[in-house]
Amino acid sequence: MTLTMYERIGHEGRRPSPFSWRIRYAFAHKGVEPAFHHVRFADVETIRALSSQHFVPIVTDGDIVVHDSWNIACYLEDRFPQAPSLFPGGGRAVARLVNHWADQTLGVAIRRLIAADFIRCLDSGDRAYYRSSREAAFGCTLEEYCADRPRWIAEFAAITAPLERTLAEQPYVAGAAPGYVDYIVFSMFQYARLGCPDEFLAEAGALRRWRDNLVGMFDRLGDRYPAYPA
Ligand SMILES: N[C@@H](CCC(=O)N[C@@H](CS)C(=O)NCC(=O)O)C(=O)O
Repeated sequence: MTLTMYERIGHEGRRPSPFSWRIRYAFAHKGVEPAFHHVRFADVETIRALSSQHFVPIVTDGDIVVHDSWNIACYLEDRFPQAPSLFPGGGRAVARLVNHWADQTLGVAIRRLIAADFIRCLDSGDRAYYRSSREAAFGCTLEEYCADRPRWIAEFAAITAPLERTLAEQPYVAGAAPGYVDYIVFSMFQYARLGCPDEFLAEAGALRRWRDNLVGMFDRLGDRYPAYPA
């Protein structure tokens, strides 16, 4: 039975969504090749009809529909127990913390740096939806949201400092080999890397080395789709 991953794609095949990246890497880690079903960013109705909510990724497995990237990762772990574990050493509980931290802290810091550029990754027909939904959530324009760049650069540096130190001491967040915690964190750096024209990681840093190493894993999976600019 082929599993199918539903994801939103942007302008001319761009795939900047961090939530989809972590699941794409989770599939690769498990050695499972899903089928892909693409929807446009603003195609809320297709997603809602499938899963009664409007976020992707979604994975279907026969009649089973799983949404939310965390639920999908846990589903894949339990569905393919013989394949390499996504949570080596019993790390599922700590991975849940990393998931929340990446989404609520790291991802928000990155969004402050890229939201005004990110819109150009989307299909031109989806940009009005993105702008109006985000500006309603932020309470200001995308440009105002990102305006105080020195402040957001400093915040990004402070938030990523523990990662830099960790990766200077060990090759992966999970330890000697990559696990789902690496894919969660990496997915946010993919969002930054593919979602704007700027590089935020110091060239000689451990974080940059780790990110570029993950880009190259699984036959350069991280470079498989077009990058910025739109
Ligand atoms: N907690 C969810 C978040 C998923 C999410 O935010 N997905 C984005 C990816 S593009 C989305 O569907 N956004 C649609 C929208 O915000 O309208 C997960 O981990 O899967």
